Amino acid sequence: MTSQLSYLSIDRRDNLSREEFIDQYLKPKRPVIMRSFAANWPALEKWSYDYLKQGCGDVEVPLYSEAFANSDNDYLDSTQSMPFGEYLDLIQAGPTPLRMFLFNVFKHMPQLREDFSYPDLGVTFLKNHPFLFVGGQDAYVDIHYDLDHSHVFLTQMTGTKRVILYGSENGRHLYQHPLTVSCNIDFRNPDLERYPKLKDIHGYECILEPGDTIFIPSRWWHFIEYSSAGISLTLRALPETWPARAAGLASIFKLKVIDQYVGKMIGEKKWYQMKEDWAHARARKA
Ligand SMILES: O=C(O)CCC(=O)C(=O)O
Repeated sequence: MTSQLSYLSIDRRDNLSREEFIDQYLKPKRPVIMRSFAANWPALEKWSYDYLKQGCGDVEVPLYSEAFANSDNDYLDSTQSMPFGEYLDLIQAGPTPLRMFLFNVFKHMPQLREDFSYPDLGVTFLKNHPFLFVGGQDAYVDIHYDLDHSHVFLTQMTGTKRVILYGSENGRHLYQHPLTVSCNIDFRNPDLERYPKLKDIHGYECILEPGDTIFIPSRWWHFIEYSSAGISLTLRALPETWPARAAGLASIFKLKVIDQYVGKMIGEKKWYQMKEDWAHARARKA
């Protein structure tokens, strides 16, 4: 049996000062949608499909089709590749599940770095790691939180996106697979019979429009669905404390070393099933 969940809304703030952001959102770790974050960015006008195609249309880019929860692949593995220009034509032609993930466009078009800036919001931005995310209508990214526990500032440049968030404390109710940052729930149509604990927690939902920036606090779970083809830019920032940063490194080690090693030793499918069973056992006790 499947069913719909209801979601809470996310604060939308047009002019958020540094102090308000720190006190009301960063410190309590609450998500917010900001209009002021990218208000003065030339990128919002300039980064059209044609402009990007002219600048690096020939670059071969990895594409991802399936969700994070995939028993046979490392979730960071791409499924195919294509010249960027061809991919941009494809997403403009109609719906496609193919999306680009963590694309470092600035390696190929360094001039794009002039088109945005890092507002002073009291966080330490990882300035070497801005990433472009591009997807076709109907593409989606399964629910997860960022492996290194960084804060995410995702600005929608073109197109619209549906975002669902859950707080970092909800891992067990989301049937988190041990050693990973993901689970097996499909938020396009969550199966509440298989995952009944989902009914006990509250998620948040919003639609991002061009010019919106959503702040996703460290370790907050996010599911993303492209309601139309679109491009977004993600800036990331370190968690504030050293123990939180160390936990981020430990998380990378758990997923990239231990989880993958065990998967190779006992077989990916069997290991995936064991993690799913383990997640259900933990959820029952939650
Ligand atoms: O917007 C996307 O395609 C994915 C964004 C994401 O998962 C992230 O920034 O961590």
